[in-house]
Formats: sequence, structure tokens, C-alpha cells
Amino acid sequence: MSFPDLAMLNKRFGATGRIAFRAGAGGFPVAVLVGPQGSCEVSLYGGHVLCYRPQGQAPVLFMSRRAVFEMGKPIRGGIPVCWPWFGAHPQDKAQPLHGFARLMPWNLLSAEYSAQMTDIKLGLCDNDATRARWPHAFDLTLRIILDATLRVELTTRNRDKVPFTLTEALHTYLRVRDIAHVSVAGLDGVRYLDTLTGQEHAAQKGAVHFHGETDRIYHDPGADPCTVNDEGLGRQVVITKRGSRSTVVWNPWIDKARRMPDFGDDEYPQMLCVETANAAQDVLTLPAGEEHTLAFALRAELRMP
Ligand code: TA6
Repeated sequence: MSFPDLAMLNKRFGATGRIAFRAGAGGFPVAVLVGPQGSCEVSLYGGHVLCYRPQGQAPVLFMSRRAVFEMGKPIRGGIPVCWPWFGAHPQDKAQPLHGFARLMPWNLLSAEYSAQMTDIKLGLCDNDATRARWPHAFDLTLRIILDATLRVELTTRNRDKVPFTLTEALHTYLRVRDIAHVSVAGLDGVRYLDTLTGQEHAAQKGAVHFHGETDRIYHDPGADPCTVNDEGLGRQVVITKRGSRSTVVWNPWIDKARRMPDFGDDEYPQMLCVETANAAQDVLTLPAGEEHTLAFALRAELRMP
């Protein structure tokens, strides 16, 4: 498994002041996208959005200072692509958590820009390594669109002769000032699974607040956006999604943070995962030849004091 050559990427897709490719951590190629309303970086390893910064604002995504950039290991932060399963593999515990897509080199399919928008597409298709883990023919495309918002779209095409099932997530790590002063609105009344207890809850009551390890899968078809209110940063992050029947909300808190070697013990107050997903019982069945897109648009808005 190898990456495309940086010189070729810059020659073919680079655009002065807008699109460039550089060697990132671990030597993995990184696409650097700059637009009039913000900037972001995307690693070709795992199709992984590493960072996003709206013009005039603090970075929106969290990246652990202990994140590891090694082939075959997950990156702890940014927006991991969890595919073709979310969480543990349903049958084979030897398989990696959250699937294999984030552990492989992706290709660059296109990189374009206009006055206000920068738009790239990365691709992963089945190969010997993927078929060894998951016996299906597929095309996976990740599209990242940077303008006044950050849009991320994960499209699965079933190139098999039979249907296949999958679960998936765009596992967004948001950077916050202090989790104790953060709430998530937009899930009021939504049913959820508390994965820490295995208990189903009939309805979220009001906004989600954080007082300890929180790991919930909301069965949320996505009519309403999720709004993360960050008092400390004086910012709200609005996440609007499509093609997603689940929203995952996760903060590890102190004990789980201590058990994660690629995560600082003191980092849990500065992060919150709000994940656009099809997870748990929200299993997707994709007929042969058909495609499905899981997508979100994220807008960070400063709130006037
Ligand atoms: O999305 C929540 C979760 O499933 C947590 O249970 C925790 O295992 C986390 O994902 C780990 O995700 P990561 O991408 O950091 O491996």
C-alpha cells in the first residue's frame, strides 16, 4: 500500500495560494486547502481531515498532542472515517475498532477551487488488503468542501454483485475550551443507547451536558441540526447532516483518557466528539450497484457576548 508522489500531486492538482500538498506527520501526504473563509488540512492516510480553521477563529477540530501517525494505527483527533463498521467488528474481535478505511492510504481523485470554495475528493477502493478484512467490491469517496462551512461527504458505492451491509461514522473530534461548560442542543426528545451501561433511553431531556464519561448513540434521523454551545470559546458549532440515522456523542473523561496512550490524561476537557453516523441498530444495507452518502456541514459561529 503506497501513497501518490507529492511532486505529482502538486504538479497535477496544486494551485498557488489555494491547494498544496506536503509531507505531514508520519510522512503521510497532506492536502492543504486555503480559501477566503478558512483553511483545512486532509491526510491521504485514512482520508482524514486533520484540522479546520474558519477565517478569524480558533481551530474547530481537536487533535491529541499524543496522536500517533503510523501506518495501520488510528489518528486520535480530526475526523476519522469509521467504515465499513462502527465500533468493534460485529463478529471478529481481531478486526480493528471502527473499520479499516482510516488505516489505509487513499488516492486523490480531484482538487478544484473557485473564488469562495475549495473542493477535493479522495478515493479508496477494494484491494487485496481490504478484501482480506471485508469480502466486497466497493468504491469509497470522501469529498471535502471548504467555504463558509466545512462539508464532508462519504459516499459508498456497492460494486459487488450482492447487497452488503455496513455501519459508519464521520467521527468528528471538536475542540472546546472546557467540556464542563459545553452543551449540545438539537437532540431533545431523541431516543439513545448509553453504550457505557447498554441501556436504551426513551428520550434525551433537553440539551446534553457533561459531568463524566459520556458515550451515547442517538437514534437521530437528522431532521434538526446539532448545536454545540461552547461558553468558554464564545462559539457555537452547528452540524447539519444527511444520510445519517445516528449521532454519537462521546467524551472519555479522566479514567478512559488515562487508558488511552495516544491521548493526554489532561486533554479530555478540551474535546468533544459529535459524530455523524449510521451505527448500532442503524445498519445500512446497500444493494448491488447502488450508492449511499453520509454527510455533514459544520458551521462555527462566534456568539457576541
Ligand atoms: O465514538 C465513540 C467511540 O466508539 C468510543 O466508545 C471510543 O471507543 C471512541 O469511539 C474511540 O474512537 P477512536 O476513533 O478514537 O478510536
